[in-house]
Amino acid sequence: MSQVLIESLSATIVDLPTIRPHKLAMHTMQQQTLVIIRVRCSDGVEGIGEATTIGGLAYGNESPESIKTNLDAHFAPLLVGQDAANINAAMLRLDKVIKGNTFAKSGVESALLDAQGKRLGLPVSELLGGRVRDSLEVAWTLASGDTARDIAEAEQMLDIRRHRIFKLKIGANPVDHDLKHVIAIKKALGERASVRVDVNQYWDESQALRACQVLGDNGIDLIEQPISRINRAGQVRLNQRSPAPIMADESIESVEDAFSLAAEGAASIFALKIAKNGGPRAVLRTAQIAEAAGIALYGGTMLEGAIGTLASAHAFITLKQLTWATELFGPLLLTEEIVTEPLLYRDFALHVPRTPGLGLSLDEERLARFARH
Ligand code: MUC
Ligand code: MG
Repeated sequence: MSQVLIESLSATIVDLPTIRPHKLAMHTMQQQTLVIIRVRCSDGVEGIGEATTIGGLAYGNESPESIKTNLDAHFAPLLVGQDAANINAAMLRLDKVIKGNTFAKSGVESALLDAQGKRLGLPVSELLGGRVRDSLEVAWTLASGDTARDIAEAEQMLDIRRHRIFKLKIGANPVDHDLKHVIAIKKALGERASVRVDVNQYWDESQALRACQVLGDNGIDLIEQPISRINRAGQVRLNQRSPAPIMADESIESVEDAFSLAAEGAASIFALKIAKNGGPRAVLRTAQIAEAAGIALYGGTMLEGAIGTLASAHAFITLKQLTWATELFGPLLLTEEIVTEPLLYRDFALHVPRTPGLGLSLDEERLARFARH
């Protein structure tokens, strides 16, 4: 078989409406912005990927606009003319001259995997060594900003058997206000649901010490990123003292971060995110570090649309155990999609297709309608 080359790489920014405002400590989302990556190859195969963040630059070091600029100016010239079927070589070539930029790298790696899967007639999970399950349990984030509305939303999700794990976004309000909000929701849902919180780094260590104790005492199952990623010593102390397990999210901006967190004992759970490691293969390296260190796993999201969500899911279904399940609900937060087939969410889980590649195709008409010009 003659070598298949990468002919072009393009990036399109897409703005999609959300079902309601989504309130995080650092930003209230009124819509979600995706960067859709298309890699065209000389055999006529096209791979699609997604590089998505939250709130412009509110969450991480890359924004949709910087992702597109860097893909156009720096990634595309390095990739055009390269072997499309050798994903190791392509990603090493990028890593050699492009520091960081894990969101953009993740979208590119996803697109190369999608193309290779379509070419070989295999799902991405099989390119990653093979799936050990077909579905993943999915948590829902309650983030309307209103306690009664959050409880009603959770009750509805339980009724329709879509979610029974709820993550509450806190940190923006005074600590006692947030604690009351969380405890009220846990009381209303009781043993019918797992209730967890994500503080998105908004507490300092002095606040977190007491708050983690109160949350643990009130049946909260997990506390995500309570303090700044920069305060590593504080994370180690909190991990030793909190009655509820501490999960690292923002603390992981690379596979190397995962290693140092594990070595220092700064968390007992890792949120796995393809965007923060550099792709579906890169995130599995972080998972392997966690597994070796006895750290539990959770399948995280940057609230991607269908493409980024399935790129994550294909990696996560190859893992031995996701003790804390996943939060791959991004597409359910959107009122519109840009792919032809919606993802299948049923009985509390996302079911991962067995069709070649990621298992999705772009809806060209919808993509053109929502693309930013
Ligand atoms: C985060 O910090 O985990 C994931 C779910 C959600 O609602 O926000 C994200 C980001
Ligand atoms: Mg988080």
